[in-house]
Amino acid sequence: MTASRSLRPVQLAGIAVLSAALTLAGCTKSEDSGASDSGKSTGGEQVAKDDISGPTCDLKTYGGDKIDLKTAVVGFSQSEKEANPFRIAETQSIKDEAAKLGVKQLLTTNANSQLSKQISDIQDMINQGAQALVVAPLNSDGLEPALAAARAKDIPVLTVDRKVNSEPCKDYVAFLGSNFVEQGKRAAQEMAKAMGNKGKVAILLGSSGNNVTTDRTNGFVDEMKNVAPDIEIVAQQTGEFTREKGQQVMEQIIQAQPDITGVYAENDEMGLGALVALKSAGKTPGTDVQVVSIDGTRNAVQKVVDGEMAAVVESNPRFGPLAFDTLQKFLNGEAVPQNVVIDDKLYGKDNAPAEVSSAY
Ligand code: GZL
Repeated sequence: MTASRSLRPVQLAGIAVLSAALTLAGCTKSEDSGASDSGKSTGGEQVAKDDISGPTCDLKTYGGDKIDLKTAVVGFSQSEKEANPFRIAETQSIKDEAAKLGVKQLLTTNANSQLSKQISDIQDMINQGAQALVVAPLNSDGLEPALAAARAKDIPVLTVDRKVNSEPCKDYVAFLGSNFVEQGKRAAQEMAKAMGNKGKVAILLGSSGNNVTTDRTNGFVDEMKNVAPDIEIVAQQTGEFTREKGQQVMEQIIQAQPDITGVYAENDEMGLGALVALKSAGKTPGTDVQVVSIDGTRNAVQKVVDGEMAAVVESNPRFGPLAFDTLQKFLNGEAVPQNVVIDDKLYGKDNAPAEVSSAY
């Protein structure tokens, strides 16, 4: 039984089984997990693309000892406070999988979006005896002191979610996460379709300093030039990935650009804040302004069902099964891909009604 500092009653999130060929073997829907507002099951699945080609990493190359996770202390470092369902579901997935596997002890920390705290969180877990670390990095740069502390003790670090600009299979073992450029590209395609390839778009950017914001922006802007060159991007401003800031920035943009007809939010929380601002300004989302966002949280997918959002591109946070499967394979001495890109769903008006219950 896993001893976890903050383990709430075990509610299993979506579980994915990774086949020996590292392609999806199948998924078992699981019982409820309390990630979304409604507290219903997050269901869902963690899908590993089969195109995990590229370099691998193994224990012999990296350094360190073979470990059975059932006898190990594992640390999980979360970057942002769990006000965002993405973060809630991500942490819950790690906790649920650790409990399911029977990891001896799971330490969990939360950096509350402060880089210095994420560094000290990781160092603290190392001092508490963590033998392996799963890290959701806040930024692409800056974690070097923490990675160096793990490296000095040959403690393997698996990064999930955002990518760090350090060397795989040296500073950390591997990266598991989405293709964020592809997410931006898909958002552009849905936005163009919803707007009829014309009009003015505002972009609510994510927080700065991480590859997610950069890639989601580049993917969107480049694809929009391809699919709808007549659509004009008239504003780009960060909403820091939060609902409150997203609403605030949307209010400012509406003042400056009252004739916008499209809003691309780089995460659902900002998109939900934008909807409040748009409606307060007398606009009708889904009719005179089209909103597209990224994450796939239940609250946003429900807005697709309600017709207030045109589409939501999923960014699946349920890394638990894939992360622990990759970690154990590595600690058994097997070679694991340095870069595992997961598949993400797309929610539109056609599939959202049937699939909203499995959103997180
Ligand atoms: C994506 C993740 C992003 C989410 C946001 O992997 O880093 O950070 O899309 C979250 O909701 O703030």
